[in-house]
Amino acid sequence: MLLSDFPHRRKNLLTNEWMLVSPHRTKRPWQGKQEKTSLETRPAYDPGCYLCPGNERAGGAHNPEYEGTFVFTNDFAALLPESGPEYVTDQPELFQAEPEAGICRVICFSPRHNLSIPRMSKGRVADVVLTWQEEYAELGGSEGINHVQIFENRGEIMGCSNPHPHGQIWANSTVPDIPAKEDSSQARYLATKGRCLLCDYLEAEIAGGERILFMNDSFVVLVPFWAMWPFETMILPREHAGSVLDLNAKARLDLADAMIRLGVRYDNLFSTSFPYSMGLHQMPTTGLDQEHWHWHMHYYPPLLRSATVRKFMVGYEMLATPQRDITPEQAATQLRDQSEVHYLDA
Ligand code: H2U
Ligand code: ZN
Repeated sequence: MLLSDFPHRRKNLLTNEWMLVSPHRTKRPWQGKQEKTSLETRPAYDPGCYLCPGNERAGGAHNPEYEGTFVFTNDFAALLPESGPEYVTDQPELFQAEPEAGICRVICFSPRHNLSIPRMSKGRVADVVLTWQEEYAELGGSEGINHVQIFENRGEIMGCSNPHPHGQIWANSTVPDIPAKEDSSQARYLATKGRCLLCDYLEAEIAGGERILFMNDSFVVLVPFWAMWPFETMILPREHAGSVLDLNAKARLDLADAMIRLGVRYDNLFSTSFPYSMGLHQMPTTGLDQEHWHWHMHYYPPLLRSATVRKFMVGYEMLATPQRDITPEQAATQLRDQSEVHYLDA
């Protein structure tokens, strides 16, 4: 079977879930709408922004005059450090609930309101990576924290509340479902094959090459075989490592290089500030040995055909399984073909 010709399903090796690909629906040539370039008009400092240096936040706190990255506890945190009381019911099998404690933080990537990762310098983005390392180490080492989720929502369409470049961290006591699935898939693979799942996967992807966007000394950027979002990608470290804590100064710069180059390609694809949710999957901070973990980043962008035409995960996807028309290989080709000069600088 040629995967580009017939409906088929592909398995996500990390989550053990299947997704449907319907390539026969895209036999037509690519006719992506050419959107008019939206020129940046944001100021470097916005007196009304709750993330800009020196400004007041919703909770009444004032941001310092920060010059690099700046981390603060989320004023509307989804998790609180103290566990609430146990839930009591006389039918505990039917009504299952338990308290969940944790810490939520916001990371400003830059003091400059009008920047974003693809338009920041490599050194500045490497500082964001350094901040991730510090936060993962500190939060992960805290009493009762077994998982640290670092992520970024970019763009209004993804529910991002503010264009100021920032991300979030939610750290909590239980390992959430998606990383837990990735944990068991990787553990099972190591137990049965004696090798790391993502080391093997990377080796095969590099050998084939059709889903690779680019590589540098430390990272590979690719569209995964099982991508469910049209332009979903992953950034994978070439060396086996469980978390960002293994990155030295050179590898931090290499990760910055990968994030910037991927971000520029994304922005160039539809000449827009490309929306997405991205995040890191790293080994849970349980303190247990987890040799099976190969940390990585996922980018989940919703756009399909232009800056305004998005993919909806509705209908069959909500009720059955995710589906896509354009194949991961076609998406990889389109992203590979993009310039690495940002359209606003071109
Ligand atoms: P987004 O990444 O989705 O834009 O979220 C930004 C976070 O910033 C959001 O979780 C927090 C919100 O709770 N926030 C503050 O902590 N202080 C504020 O003054 C406004 C927003
Ligand atoms: Zn701002």
